[in-house]
Amino acid sequence: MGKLRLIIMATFQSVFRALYKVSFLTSLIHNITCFLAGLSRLFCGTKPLSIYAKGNNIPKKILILYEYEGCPFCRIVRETLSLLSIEVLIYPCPRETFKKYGHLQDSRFRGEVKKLGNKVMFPYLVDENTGKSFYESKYIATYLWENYSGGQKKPLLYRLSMMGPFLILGFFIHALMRPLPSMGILRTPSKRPEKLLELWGREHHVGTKRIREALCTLEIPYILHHSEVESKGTLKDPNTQKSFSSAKEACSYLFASYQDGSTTEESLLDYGKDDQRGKRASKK
Ligand SMILES: N[C@@H](CCC(=O)N[C@@H](CS)C(=O)NCC(=O)O)C(=O)O
Repeated sequence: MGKLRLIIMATFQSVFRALYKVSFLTSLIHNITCFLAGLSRLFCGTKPLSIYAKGNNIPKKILILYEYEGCPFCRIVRETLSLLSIEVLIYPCPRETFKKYGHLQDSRFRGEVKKLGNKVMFPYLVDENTGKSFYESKYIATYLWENYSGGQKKPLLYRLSMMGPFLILGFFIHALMRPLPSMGILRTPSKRPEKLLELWGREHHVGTKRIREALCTLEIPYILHHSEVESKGTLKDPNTQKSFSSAKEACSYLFASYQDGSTTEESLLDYGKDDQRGKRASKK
């Protein structure tokens, strides 16, 4: 990552860290930053394609996605799933550190991806319906359209959002707007719930996004429903029979019930530090 870009991002990170401590501003800042992050991706996937009426090919067995919220490539896949209204089982794999790409030590699910595909890289999709599993966001998105869109055309905004300049702009603005480690970027040690939690919503819906971020940093696996059966941003926990429709309450509940240690707090200035050291060391 360019040094200037890192400095800008780390500055935003420090400013937001300070601002979120002002409690009466918290909800407002969450709303504004989630909105701007969504806008930078043209709200792709927020409005579903009306495919069910035309009998699209709904996967019989639920698709499985290893991903994390702070990863821009994973977002492309979630946007596509949301657009196609496909439910998915999410195994959140937040980073353990900014310092090293593909680092794996204490992570709950990163090791599974390494075993399945031989690399610690995200997103990683497993489709038990076809026996296929693979990396590479664009390849996964194409696969989803080919197999589960019922032959519908890709909407204009979706096609635009997948073009180079929009991808770069979206990646950067999103990273500026949601820069804190607990926003689904770095892991927070947690107790693993016995049963899968369930979340209803769409990509770029503010409440859904905030809950996804909390589930991600806590490495809590869940079923993500892209459907209107429950209102957007509804979280259900079958372990305690609790249900929430407010993001603030859902996030407080998740941290109070499952957090089991402190979030890895690092500055974005640490990004890639150990990778570079590694490279320098190997050059000697
Ligand atoms: N070309 C790949 C790039 C995937 C990628 O680089 N993912 C990053 C996250 S954004 C990753 O897995 N980093 C390793 C890590 O998080 O430790 C794609 O489009 O899926």
